[in-house]
Amino acid sequence: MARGDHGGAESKGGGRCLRLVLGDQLTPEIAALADLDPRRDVVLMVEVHDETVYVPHHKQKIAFILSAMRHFAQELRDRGVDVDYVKLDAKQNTGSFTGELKRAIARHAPDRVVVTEPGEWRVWQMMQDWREECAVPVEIREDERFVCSRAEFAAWADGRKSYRMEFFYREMRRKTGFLMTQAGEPEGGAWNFDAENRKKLPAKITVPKATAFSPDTITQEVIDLVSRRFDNHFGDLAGFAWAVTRKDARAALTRFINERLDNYGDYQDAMKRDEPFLFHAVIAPYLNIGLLTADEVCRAVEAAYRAGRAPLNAAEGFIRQVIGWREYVRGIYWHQMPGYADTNALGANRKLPDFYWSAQTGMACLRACVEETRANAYAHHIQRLMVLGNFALLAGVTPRAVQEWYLLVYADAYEWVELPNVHGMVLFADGGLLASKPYAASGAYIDRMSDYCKGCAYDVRAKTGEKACPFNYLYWNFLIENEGHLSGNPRMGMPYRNLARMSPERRKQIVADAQRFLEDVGAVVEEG
Ligand code: DLZ
Ligand code: SF4
Repeated sequence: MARGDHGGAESKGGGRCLRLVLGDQLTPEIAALADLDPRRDVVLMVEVHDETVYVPHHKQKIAFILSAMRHFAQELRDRGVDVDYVKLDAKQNTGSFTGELKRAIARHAPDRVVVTEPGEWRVWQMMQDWREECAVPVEIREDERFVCSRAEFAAWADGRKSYRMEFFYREMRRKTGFLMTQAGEPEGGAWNFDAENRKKLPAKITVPKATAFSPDTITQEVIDLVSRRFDNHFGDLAGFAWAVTRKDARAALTRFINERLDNYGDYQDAMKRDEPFLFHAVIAPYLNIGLLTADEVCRAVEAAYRAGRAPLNAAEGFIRQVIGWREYVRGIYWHQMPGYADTNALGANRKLPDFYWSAQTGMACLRACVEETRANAYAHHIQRLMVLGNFALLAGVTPRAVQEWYLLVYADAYEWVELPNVHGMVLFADGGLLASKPYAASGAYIDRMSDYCKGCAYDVRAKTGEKACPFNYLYWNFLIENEGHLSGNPRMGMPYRNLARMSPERRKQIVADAQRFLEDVGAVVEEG
């Protein structure tokens, strides 16, 4: 889609232009700044209360975004750009994007306003109103930081019965040329080396030290502000170690490539107690606010592979996450919104247990994942999918509650990336639009991929009874509760055949164990 195709006024040039940059648009080349004239134009950046509480974000997430915004504004000023920056505690701050834009229009009397399309439907709707309500024309430009535009995705998706990531990914490989041979074939003769990404972590392996950045004065100021103002929000601030500038985010990328990438492929699905980062890149927060771009991270990883510094399964696995999965979920989000947020194909209606906030549970895997999420505003994808997500799926927690939890606890979470991951991948709430079957697993999976079970109050080998690993009976209870929805799914044939062989007594015991446990942890059916 060409710039301005969303129906905004076209750039006319000549007059003073007010250019709004949002907190997840911190890329110097962002569309709204493309034709910036520093002699005339003003860049507007606003810290607004509404964005900090539309879900009560993790304290570190707020501090990360505000600090990165302040650093970005400073960098623009250093380049001679006039930046009008409204701080969260500024006296007249109205607390909303709309209020602050209108105030800034009154202050600067620009000829026009230029913005880049936002990441979330909620803000997209706000922007539509701006075109009606603002005294000057508002141009909404396409966000060109993505490989696949919204229109391009719609063209790919329209007319298809299902939207499998794998086919979309191949198109993105062809389009970008990443890991392609001169002859236009995928490097290594296959598109996908996922099967080589599931190794168990050897006992003796050394995990590199986590990449950490000490807060500078600006970050410290923001941390103090957040601890004063958002004391009631989830999450610790003490361990804040995020990069907040492009320079440091680049350093984090370089360290990943030098220290972790060669093992990233093999151990992508592994989990280890007290090792929250393992061989993961931990760059999603930077990508999602624009400190790094998809193109530059993939280029860097491909270069490492071509220089013989990383195996193909690692480079391909990483690039698949970025130009495959990340672009695909964004495409799905814009293609399916606003209805996607209300999907609940399995009719899940239980409350989210309190331990998702408190970490107080005897289940060692969940306790570790919640504690790490609280300490770091981060958990890696197998913790998110196969522990935290798997439990919410098996327990039948309401999709909206699960979705809100993920959106607020992770530093990288924006609705465009998080909603399809939760509704589609984690909960199967979209009825199979995104995944061909639910990612449901019993305790055996967690035991195989982690060392959590060794220190757990429950016994992963026991299938029923008070001491049994809850994932075991919750898994079968999930199959029983959703038989009507899932037994016809060809990929669920095997588990349902096993269920059919189960004695009625065993089935009864499973349902009773599940009922008892779900009630104990507060996962009760929601009213209404
Ligand atoms: C997430 C967030 C937060 C916490 N605060 C701000 C803010 O004060 N100002 C701002 O411009 N952006 C913030 N953001 C990011 C926005 O929520 C994000 O730009 C929209 O959700 C659109 O993706
Ligand atoms: Fe988690 Fe079950 Fe293992 Fe405990 S036994 S750590 S609950 S999988």
